[in-house]
Amino acid sequence: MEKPIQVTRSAMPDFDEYVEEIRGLWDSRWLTNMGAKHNKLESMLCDYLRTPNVALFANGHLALESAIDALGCNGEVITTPFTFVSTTHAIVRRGLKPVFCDVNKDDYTIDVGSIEELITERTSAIMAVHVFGNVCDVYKIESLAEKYNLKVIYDAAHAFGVSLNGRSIATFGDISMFSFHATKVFHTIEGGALAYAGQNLKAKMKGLRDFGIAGSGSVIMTSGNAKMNEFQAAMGLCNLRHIEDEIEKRRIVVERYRKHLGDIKGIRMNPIQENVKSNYAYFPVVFDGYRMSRDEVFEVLRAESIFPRKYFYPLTSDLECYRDEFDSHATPVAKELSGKVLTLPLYGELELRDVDVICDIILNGGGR
Ligand code: T4K
Repeated sequence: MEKPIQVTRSAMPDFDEYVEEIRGLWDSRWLTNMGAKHNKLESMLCDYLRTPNVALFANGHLALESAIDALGCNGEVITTPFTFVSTTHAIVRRGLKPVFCDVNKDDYTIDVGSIEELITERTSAIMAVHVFGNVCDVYKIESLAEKYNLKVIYDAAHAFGVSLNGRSIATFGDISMFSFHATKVFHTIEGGALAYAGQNLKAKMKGLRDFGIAGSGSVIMTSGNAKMNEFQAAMGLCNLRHIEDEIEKRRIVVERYRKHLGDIKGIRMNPIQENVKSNYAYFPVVFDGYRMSRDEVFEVLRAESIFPRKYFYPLTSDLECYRDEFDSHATPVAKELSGKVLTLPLYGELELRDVDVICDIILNGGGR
């Protein structure tokens, strides 16, 4: 490749559009602390995500930690290790214990059939991940949560704009966290949000982002600073105008990958889930019985300046900071998956002819 191809490339509005969006900040000098753009973006995201409440955060990780605080979780949280390390860190950093549940072989989300055996009297919540934008079995999780009186937090970092049976993914569980990092389908450079229904959480959500401040001279809780600033919100306002276009372009790229790789023995595609409107966030491929291993495909592509990523390898339970505490063999499906999965480049601006080259290298490269 003349130009290296990375796993993703941030979507950007036209330069002039962003400049126009931030111009007023030079007059107002109101740059952060829940300014006008922040508030406008919150309200537009309530509409887009079809949820009654959205709280913006400086990034997705702080939003996830804040979701745990907002719901008062304690003790143990059932979650999965096939995810970005943020999910596990959020639980541990809030002083709770992650209890790892295995994932489904076909869609990589939490195996709901294995949750019940992990519930103890210390379990307070389930933190499930809509990994790669694939939707968890939200109905089964809801019924388990009701039966055992558990909170449900979705790490929906990858699932912005996804819906199930016409219902926005943001409306399942107690709280859903979306990441608006530069690498995401919709981004605010860095950023994130919590979507939630419970009106009782509203005051807490403000405090959790802003030192627990409730009003002048009144601090009602111990908390840090996780506010989104006006430049981030301005990027969000611009990108939200183009979100449908971005998702459509990604859909076309994914179609092209499927056309080339869909029927190849030993290569498993990301599933097309029934009744799910996808956002085409990632394109993970599983090499299982293919003539090259995942690592060989990775190297062959790398030699051509194409940089897919091994999302998510290692499992979070196998990372240096956790592996002495957890046995990743307890989640065998996730363990096997993490050794075989490769996330191929995907972004709206990716040229179809580059997809053709990537697939050609996978199908015909490797010197065999
Ligand atoms: N939960 C889940 C399931 C998540 O996946 C994430 C984040 C979170 C929680 C936490 O949300 P945030 O606090 O991040 O909002 C990236 C992202 O940094 C991270 O946001 C994301 N998940 C994770 C899956 O991927 P890296 O270390 O792989 O990123 P990096 O810097 O290697 O970038 C990957 C590629 O993206 C680059 O090769 C080129 C492109 N890129 C990157 C940046 C930084 C751009 O085009 N523009 C950019 O500004 O973690």
